[in-house]
Amino acid sequence: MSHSPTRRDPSVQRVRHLVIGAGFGGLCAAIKLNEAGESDFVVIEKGSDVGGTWRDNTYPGAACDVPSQLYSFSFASNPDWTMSFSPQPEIQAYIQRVARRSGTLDRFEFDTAVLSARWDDAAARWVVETTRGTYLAETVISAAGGLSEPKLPEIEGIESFGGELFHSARWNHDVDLAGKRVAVIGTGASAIQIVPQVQQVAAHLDVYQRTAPWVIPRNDRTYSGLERAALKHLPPLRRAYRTGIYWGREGYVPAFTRLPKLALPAQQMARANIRRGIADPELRAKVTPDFAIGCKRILISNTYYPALAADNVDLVTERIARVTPSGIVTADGVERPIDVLIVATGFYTTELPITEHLVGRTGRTLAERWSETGMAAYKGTTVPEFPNLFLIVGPNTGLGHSSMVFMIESQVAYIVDAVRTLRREGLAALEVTEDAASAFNADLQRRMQPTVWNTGGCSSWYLDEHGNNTTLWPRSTFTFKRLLARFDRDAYHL
Ligand code: N01
Repeated sequence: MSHSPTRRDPSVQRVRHLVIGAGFGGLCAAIKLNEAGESDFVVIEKGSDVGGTWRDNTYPGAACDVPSQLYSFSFASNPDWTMSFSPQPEIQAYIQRVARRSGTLDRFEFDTAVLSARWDDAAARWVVETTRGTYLAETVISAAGGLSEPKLPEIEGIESFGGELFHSARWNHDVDLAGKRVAVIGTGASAIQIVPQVQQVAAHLDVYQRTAPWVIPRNDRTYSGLERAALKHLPPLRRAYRTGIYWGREGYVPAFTRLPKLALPAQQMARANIRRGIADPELRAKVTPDFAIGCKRILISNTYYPALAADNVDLVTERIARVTPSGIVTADGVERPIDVLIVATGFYTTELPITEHLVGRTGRTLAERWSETGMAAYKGTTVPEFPNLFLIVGPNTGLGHSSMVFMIESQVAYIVDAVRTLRREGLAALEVTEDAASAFNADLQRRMQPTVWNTGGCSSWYLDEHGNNTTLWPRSTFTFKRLLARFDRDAYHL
């Protein structure tokens, strides 16, 4: 950029806060800023609606694996869940409803992408270029999502494929799978929901498994009419469900990740799930993981194994060599013809595209900083060199066992308190110190060492190329909430 936009430039809009993304994170930030009287903000969203990952993941069978009653804002419980684990359309409808009722939607700019955000140190402002013009903002709150940019597999010849090809998070609903030969690459959380659905309609389905996941039963159920009515009309009952689920998960999992013996019942449950779903010993062996349960995300399904065992499905464990215009060739030279290729191969988790667009005080991008330091932030939220930038669902805030909405609310509380501090103390900028950030992260990585994520013998997207877990939170979620309950001014430059 050759010039700094100024107040006089009519194409430039000034706002106090610019929020990137309108998923759970961005919406929560908008609502809580508004409540705090910080109503001068804009939410920039590249899609056409709120919802983030729940707007984008519309594949058949998409549902949450965190129980419904826990998967909502604490300040907006949902009286309308129909099942104990909610399907994607219900979650998206919930987010839309909360957004509508929040009275903040007038400040959302949809179909607008952030091109760059550069900190102008002299003006103590973020200069944010978007596809609809420039903003000058005191703070930028990036809620662009930790699992929002689909990752296509790098497989030789994939661009030459002549049939339909799409990613699980960009489902092409125009493609009718009935009677087709379909391949699904991947056996992660998305794939295991997709496979049972595709199996029911496709003529034939090949599932390409690189690593077998651990899959435990999904204790899902549709609420009875009476239970639904009670949940709808009795908010204390909703709260009781929520608290019960929350404590159940919270009490078990932090210990579980450190004490392998505690995980044995889960592993037995998963093995029983395989035996229940699959009769063929050869197929059973193929789907049995060779790493400790919990090392990768534990998946939940009652229908995945029976789908793999169906007559019209082949589980292919041979390495994929290349894709041809009409099929997939494996390392043993076998070519399997297909009409449709579905890649359920996950997301960019450490090289998040947004980080290439954020330029800090020293002139380097967040991506450049993180290529040196690894993906790291103070309390998952602030980064040295990047004054007045707040990340929602930043490094080491992910969970495998509980609700991300809880983490998001904790982060937003911290951010709103930071904004209040800026205002109260008449400060232009807040920048976390290198000392505070590195001490926080050294402690975090030390706690990470003994966990099953690091020691469980798997390779997962939780770990970066140096083997550091830069995605998950290693402590209890209560601790996270407590650590972020108040903005700690001491950790920031004077
Ligand atoms: O993605 P993933 P996902 N050749 O990265 C395989 C959340 N989520 O979309 O294990 C062949 O987990 C890869 O193999 P491997 C949840 O947090 C939640 O499924 O790396 N295979 C793996 O099997 C989840 O963890 C819900 O060896 C390739 C799969 O593709 C996160 O999103 C539902 C390959 C990718 O699995 C991501 O889940 C869905 C290649 N080149 C998602 N590249 C619920 O709440 C990758 N793979 C239910």
